[in-house]
Amino acid sequence: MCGIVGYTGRQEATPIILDGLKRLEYRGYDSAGICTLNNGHAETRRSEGKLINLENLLAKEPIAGAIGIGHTRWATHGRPSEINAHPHQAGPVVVVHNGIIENYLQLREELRAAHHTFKSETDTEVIAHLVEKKLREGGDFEKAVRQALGELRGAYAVCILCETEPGTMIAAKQGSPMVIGLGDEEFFVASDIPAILSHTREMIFMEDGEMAIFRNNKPVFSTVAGAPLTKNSRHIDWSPLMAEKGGYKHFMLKEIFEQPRAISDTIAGRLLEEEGDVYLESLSLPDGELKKVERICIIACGTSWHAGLVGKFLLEEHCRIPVEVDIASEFRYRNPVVNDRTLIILISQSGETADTLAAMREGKARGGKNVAICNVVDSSIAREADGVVYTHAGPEIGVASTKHSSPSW
Ligand code: HGA
Repeated sequence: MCGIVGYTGRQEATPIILDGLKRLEYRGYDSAGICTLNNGHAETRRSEGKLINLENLLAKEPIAGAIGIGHTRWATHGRPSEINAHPHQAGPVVVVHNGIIENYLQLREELRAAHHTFKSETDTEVIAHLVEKKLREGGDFEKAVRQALGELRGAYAVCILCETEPGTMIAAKQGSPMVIGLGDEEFFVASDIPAILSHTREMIFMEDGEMAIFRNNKPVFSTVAGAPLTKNSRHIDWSPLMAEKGGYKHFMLKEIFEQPRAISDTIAGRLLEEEGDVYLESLSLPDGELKKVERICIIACGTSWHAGLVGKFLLEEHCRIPVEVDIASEFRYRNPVVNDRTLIILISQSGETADTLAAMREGKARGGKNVAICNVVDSSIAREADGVVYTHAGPEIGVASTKHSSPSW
């Protein structure tokens, strides 16, 4: 998921951005970062883990400036760490991003060939480098951003600053949410309404393919391709609590209705329709190994086990390989039949389910190959598995899968 916040106006940007990030922390808490432009110089602070770590860092090493961008991260590409924390900078260009750039590997190779050096493992960093490349090729900031965004495939909501145009902030979106708050000669950009609701209730909802350029605190709207747009604002009268739940009564309901988005985020960049192929970046099992597989064990607990039953149906239908679905606690305490031609697929949202982790170790000790399906990058199961396929569902708050019905429902 990730949360982004941008501010441009007359006030100090840092407290406004930090406050916004606090209200977006439900969207990700792997790391947080902020960048302000101070006399044309980008001042960035980033830290791993929850926002409080960034606040503590800023208390020791404050930054100043009336224009800035911030980010709270839920890792999709690259483990949770300071080096992978946003904002990412290349030359004068600084970017925060929510989404997944599907063609980042290809772009990164092209940029490396053009002597760009990457510091992080993220897909996001290619955006900063691509804009920088376009700038060097002779465009101004706006033109460089338009050209760079035109080369991206996938989903993004981005907020971008440039040291050489310190009065300008550019925001654009494709597939990830973005709202713009209108203040009195000040403007706010955010992934979600609660981040900016305490500053303004006049909001503009950005649509896919749209861009907002804030130059010297005046906004201009256009499509990413450059066609001018007139955008109307809406008055938001939600209470802050309602806003946090996206208008739903419970986070659980919100998460249920977010399922189509979670599924499309998970598939993004992996189903190559034109090639008729599937690309799973960290499967780490060569085709030769996969071809040796004679039996598949899907191991999980609770709702993940139910998902495994669907997996059995699909795998047997398409691969014609026998599949068993086992509850992790049964598997680990049995004497399971596993050998080097068995593929063990472990499913765990958190990647920390103790029985699933123990079952994985049991299967590994018996020579089985294993692949984990997890939602949390760098979790215990993801780290120990031979290969991993991450779902990109974002953080769970309602934890619908572990709720039990009770008479009061
Ligand atoms: N892909 C980027 C942004 C993360 C995100 O939007 N998560 O939902 C990253 O991994 O840093």
